[in-house]
Amino acid sequence: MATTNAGVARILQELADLMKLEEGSPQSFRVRAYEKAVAAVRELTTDVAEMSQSQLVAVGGIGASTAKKILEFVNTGSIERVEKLREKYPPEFVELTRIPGVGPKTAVLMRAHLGVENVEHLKAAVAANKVRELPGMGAKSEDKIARAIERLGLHGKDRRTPIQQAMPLARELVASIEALPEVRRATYCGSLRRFRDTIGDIDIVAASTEPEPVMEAFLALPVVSEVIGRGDTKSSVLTAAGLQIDLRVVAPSEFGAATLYFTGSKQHNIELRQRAIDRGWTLNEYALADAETDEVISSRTEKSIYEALGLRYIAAELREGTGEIEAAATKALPRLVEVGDIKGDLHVHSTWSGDGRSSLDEMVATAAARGLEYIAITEHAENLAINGLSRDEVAAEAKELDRLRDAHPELTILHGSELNIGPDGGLDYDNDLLMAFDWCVASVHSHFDLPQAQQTDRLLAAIAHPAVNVIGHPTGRMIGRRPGIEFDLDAVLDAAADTGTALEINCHLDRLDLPAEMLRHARERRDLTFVISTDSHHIREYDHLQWGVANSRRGWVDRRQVANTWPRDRFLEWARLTRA
Ligand code: DGT
Ligand code: CA
Ligand code: CA
Ligand code: ZN
Repeated sequence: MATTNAGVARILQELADLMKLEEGSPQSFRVRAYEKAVAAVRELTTDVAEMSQSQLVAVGGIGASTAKKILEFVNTGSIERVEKLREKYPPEFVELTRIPGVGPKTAVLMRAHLGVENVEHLKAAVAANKVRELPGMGAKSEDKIARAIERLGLHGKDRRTPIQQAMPLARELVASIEALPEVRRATYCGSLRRFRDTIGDIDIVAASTEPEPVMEAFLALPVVSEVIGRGDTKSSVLTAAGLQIDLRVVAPSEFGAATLYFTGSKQHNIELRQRAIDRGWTLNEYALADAETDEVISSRTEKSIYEALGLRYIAAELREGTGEIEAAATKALPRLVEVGDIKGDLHVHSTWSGDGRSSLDEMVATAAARGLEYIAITEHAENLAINGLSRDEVAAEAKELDRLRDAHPELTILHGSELNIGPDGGLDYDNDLLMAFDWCVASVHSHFDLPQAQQTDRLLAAIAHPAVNVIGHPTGRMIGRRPGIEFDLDAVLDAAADTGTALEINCHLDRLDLPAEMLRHARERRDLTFVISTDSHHIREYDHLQWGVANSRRGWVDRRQVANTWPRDRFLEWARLTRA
């Protein structure tokens, strides 16, 4: 497999994470240098594998020593420094640093003093109250770690990989498998295709009449670090990070039955199979067939199998055995959102925000080129100390937006802001300035550990403010790293419905916020309005739209309730009315 930019970015990120442990700090010079290089590689539009040392160094963010490591990876498929660090810090040890309250320094300290090598060890040390005795720790930090372990489900066989790690890897694998001459089609299935936010393992199904060379090529991929099972049509491997990948090669005529089976969920399969049995048929990974004659009724596509069973096609994101088969039988499935339905993006940053990475001109021009009808520029607000715009900067940006409106008459540009919801529900700036914006997102960016009642009050206060159009990434979770604030969901949904305040479905793969479970909880409510927003900080991030859309689908969200699917006039009218 040729080295891809995504593959290079992934190994550099791993190197950065390992260096955090080696240097005992996420802020060290080298860690920051690697992270800058990760961002630079992700944003490159040229192919890293074809670049020379001097071309690499010419890219902003890539230094000479990082360029050497990139070349080493392109030429040999690995980086010696990474190999050495992997031995010193195996995946189960690195995983400790995903627990809130355990930084790289603490992990190394716990290993040195308490022999903690993995989460099981840490649980035992917490249970024996040994962690609180470490330098710089106490009963409070120990408690926090104990709760975080429970809430993240980081123990034993429950170990799951966050979707933002699994998805790019799976996409890349499918692309390289699909590129093999013997393969007609390939797709990832399992929980990843259902768009769960964490993944147990990656399941790939490929259609081919020659499984042998396909298996050979798969096992030889550079991402494969250990082969744990190999067969003619099924193999399982592990990546260096310990993530399992299963590949199954099936006959092209059975591709539909196989992808249906391996997408699951198990519960969905069980209910589908029962429907087949009720009709005197069998359903397995090869075909839907007559139970007596074995004659194949359908196997080539998923759609034909659903149709034969008297069902509308069921989108993969819905296949959890939570009423979707019944809904498909009675034509009561929600009208799901498609990427093409989205007409505006209502949460967009530029370099005016400290963490933005594309200029305002680029962000606007790209939105226009992508055919959006409207966008809201929502820089961070002044209470976010390192990042936010002062009042003077807000006024200065307003002038820039006037200039850009003249340059892009086909695009409606709203002057917005991403406000910070304070611990007591207070917002930035003053009321006059807040009401002068065209559009306000209000988000929680701090105080993630307050008690539930206070978090609820805080959200309710922001929802009640007339300037606030939408609550941004409402739980504040970072999948696999930060659990998200606890609040009374029904109280927040009621208030959002009463005030006409929208709830955001944030598209970042490590956020997916609101989470699908909460959207599903709200699925009977026709009185709520959602917006699917990319929260882009760079022009490339507009592409993240697909993830927010997929998350909305998993949440059974009906597209009629998603305000940024509405035509411009209807949207603008609604946006204006909710600011009163
Ligand atoms: P994961 O990997 O834990 O995130 O979840 P899945 O859903 O990807 O589960 P996995 O990888 O064990 O199996 C992939 C699919 O294969 C699963 O969604 C449905 C199907 N499957 C696996 N085991 C069974 C089973 O015992 N019965 C049925 N009906 N289907 C199964
Ligand atoms: Ca799986
Ligand atoms: Ca599997
Ligand atoms: Zn934002």
